[in-house]
Amino acid sequence: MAQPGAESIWLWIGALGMAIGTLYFIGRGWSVSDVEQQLFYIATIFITTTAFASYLAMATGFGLTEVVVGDRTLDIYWARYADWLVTTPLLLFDLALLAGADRNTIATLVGVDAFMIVTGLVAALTPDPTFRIVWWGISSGALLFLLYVLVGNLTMQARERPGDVGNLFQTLRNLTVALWVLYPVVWILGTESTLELVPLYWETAAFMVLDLSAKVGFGFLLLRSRNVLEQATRRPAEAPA
Ligand code: RET
Repeated sequence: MAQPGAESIWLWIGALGMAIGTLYFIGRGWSVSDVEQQLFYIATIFITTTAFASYLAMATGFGLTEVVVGDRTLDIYWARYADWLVTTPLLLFDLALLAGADRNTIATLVGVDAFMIVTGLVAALTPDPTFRIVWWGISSGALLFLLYVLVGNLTMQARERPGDVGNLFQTLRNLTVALWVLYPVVWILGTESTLELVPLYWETAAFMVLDLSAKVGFGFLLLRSRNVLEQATRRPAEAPA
């Protein structure tokens, strides 16, 4: 079985960052007693906890496999996809909760997201170089659709929310759009596509920075203001007329 190389330094930093983020979010959520508000903390704590486990697993040599593509042998960290399959729907759930989205919008977002990650995994594990790119294209199509729903439908629903909630939604939505589009770019430039313009060492660093920003950075901005979360969870009957 393949063993992690020099890139494991980035995986250790990722695990440490996720651990610090998790502890911080637990600390912030400790005294929150409102059950609706707790949901934001629960989802966000699950996100960084899952990523911590995934980074620790990868740093210690689990979740790495070799895929033979033509005359090349690629090192593929498949554990990323297991992490993303759990954490990206939770990130979208956080956003949807903030926007006050209806059930069908949430179901669509989560379903398309899972489709994106699973087809991305197929892209990473397929031996045929052309089909690797085809699957990457299918997964990227799903990503574009997701972002379209975020910017369209979800943003419309978020506009109905009280002022600060709408603003926080916009900030987090913009962060999400800006970071998520970079994942397929790193993938295609990195070792997975066989272009290998970016070697595994730097690709691992790039995914680590993206993951920390999309999870810990996102969670920090979301949970920073008790006020906004309170507004976001206020029942309609309590809202000022
Ligand atoms: C892959 C490769 C195939 C094409 C596409 C991808 C998209 C991945 C994304 C991942 C997001 C991860 C996050 C993690 C945690 O913070 C699978 C790389 C489109 C968008 C936000």
